[in-house]
Amino acid sequence: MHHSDPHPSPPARHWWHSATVYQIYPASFKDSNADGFGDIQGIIEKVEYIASLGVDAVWLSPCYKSQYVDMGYDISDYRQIDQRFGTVEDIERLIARLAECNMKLLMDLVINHTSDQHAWFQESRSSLDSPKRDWYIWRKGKSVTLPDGTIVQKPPNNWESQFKGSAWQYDEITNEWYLRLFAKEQPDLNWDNRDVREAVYGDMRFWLDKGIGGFRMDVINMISKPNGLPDAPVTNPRSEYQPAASLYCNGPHIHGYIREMRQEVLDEYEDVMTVGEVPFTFDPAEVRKYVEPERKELCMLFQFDLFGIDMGSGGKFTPSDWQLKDLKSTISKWQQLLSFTSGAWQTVFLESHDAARSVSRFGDRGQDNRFRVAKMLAMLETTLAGTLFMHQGQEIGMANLAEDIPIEEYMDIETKGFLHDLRQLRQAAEPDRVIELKEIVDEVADQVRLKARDHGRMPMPWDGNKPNAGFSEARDGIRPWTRVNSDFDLCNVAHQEKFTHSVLKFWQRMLAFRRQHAETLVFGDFEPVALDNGPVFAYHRTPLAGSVNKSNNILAILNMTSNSNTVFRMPTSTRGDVVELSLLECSRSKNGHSCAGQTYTTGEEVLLRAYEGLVLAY
Ligand code: TEU
Repeated sequence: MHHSDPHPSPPARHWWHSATVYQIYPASFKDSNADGFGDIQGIIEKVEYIASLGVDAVWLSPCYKSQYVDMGYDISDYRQIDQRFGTVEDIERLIARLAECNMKLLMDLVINHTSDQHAWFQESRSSLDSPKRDWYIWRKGKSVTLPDGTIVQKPPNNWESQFKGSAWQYDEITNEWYLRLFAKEQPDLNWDNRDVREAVYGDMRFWLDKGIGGFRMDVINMISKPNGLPDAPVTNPRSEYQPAASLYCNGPHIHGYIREMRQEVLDEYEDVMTVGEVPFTFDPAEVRKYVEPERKELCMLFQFDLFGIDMGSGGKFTPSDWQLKDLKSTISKWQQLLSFTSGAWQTVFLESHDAARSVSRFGDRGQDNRFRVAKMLAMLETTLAGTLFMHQGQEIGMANLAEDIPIEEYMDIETKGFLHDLRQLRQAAEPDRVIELKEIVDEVADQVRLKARDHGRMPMPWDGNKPNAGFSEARDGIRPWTRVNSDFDLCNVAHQEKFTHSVLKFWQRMLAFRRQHAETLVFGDFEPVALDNGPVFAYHRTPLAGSVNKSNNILAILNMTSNSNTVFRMPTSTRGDVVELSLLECSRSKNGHSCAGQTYTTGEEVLLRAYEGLVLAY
């Protein structure tokens, strides 16, 4: 089909538009063989549970062969499953088991970089004239003469790695440096090399042939590097290395490569879903390019405006004094920019394995309101337009690692890299005194406790009465690979399955509600009531103009604060009409069914308790 038609018909609907996707972090989901590590068989045992949530697909974080430097995002063989997780046959069984429950499997595609243990890199690094030399990005170092006359080798440019330090690694075998935007064990592939692209496409077909539903594409906007790899502007004068994302994201050939991948691989299969991770990209025009259907690139993407709301100007672990009005306007902005009507699709997400828990980030961090916050956020997410992604444990209101767990025990490479880097900077500034790690930890503890990736990676608490919270039957000195949070008696699946007013039951209910009202909630338009700094976030959802099925207008009203005496006045319709609204769902109802039935008229006041959310129809 050719798209020169000046009046394109509305975009086609696909299964993935109205899908909810459940992200599984395999190391921490369920351990079936008591080795302390989650595995695929463990996931298979929980398929019924996953189906009971009412989701349509599972996104499985990487479980390919890996050295685990970056928890599986350093892949050494795209066609093998790491033995700690199982085998390729286990994945086939998982695909089949999910299909029995009408769910699809999305695999994680990490192709900006491989592991340094990948055979491609081993070959590439072996000599300057290796046939795979050009598969990675090699450069000579820069010779710099120091004041005392000695000549030293510096990295080819000043880019900073995402995990701190230089983005270049010196390799003595050939006396050259390779680019690695992440860890030194994650060399970046050279996408400008046609053979690299072909090899990756082959690996993608390997999984598509097995019947997966699609891919989540890791940092897909970083695969095309700028010509000449120029230095980044100096924004952090205290550091030798500079943030360079604006240079290596959305590079010159990015859209060409994605379209090629779509044409040569993805379009050969039926209705494959793709979700691209697109960090550091805030310009709506740039974002839209990836997802306008007529451009034939990606189905949807993860855009990080909202996700970064609590990150200060000095990076993730610096504080930000974000306000509710910022949250409201960020959500509203992207809801309106990317919607079914606007012709470009989006995702809704508040958590992932790269982030802390939403109840801790967006709530008051106390135990009293924790589950109320979780339900209010569930109501928020299930009433927004886009494909909804939830991260394992979110459905039971998992919070950040408890304060009694020392930060020295946090294991993630990003957290460690950050602490290490800060310590080095301090040490350089104060050469006369030894700076201990403890001092650094104390200084940034609050931010790390709030935002570290570790919080999204702890074991699932399946049962509060079992060892390791039911995550693993490991014993005899074998322990789960990472700590089970110490609040598992308060927050676990078995407990929440028994109570009608649990967060888990609320998610199930709201996902069913979303499905029932998909015409409005998934496909419809979004209009905020007001974007002020008040405690309430209220917005209208209206079905598409000309929508065939007669669907309701919906109004969501969320008290985003702990103030239990929050008064809200019912608005008019989006057209300014006085309307009668009937309550459909209430996040703080006790009986498990909603407090449905009650009606309100425009102008009438309603009193909202702490973190209470209401959904009404008119
Ligand atoms: O993350 C992309 C990315 O840019 C991260 O460095 C992000 O900025 C950080 O996690 C925010 O805290 C992806 C994966 O999701 C992540 O787990 C990997 O570490 C990374 O790519 C490298 O593959």
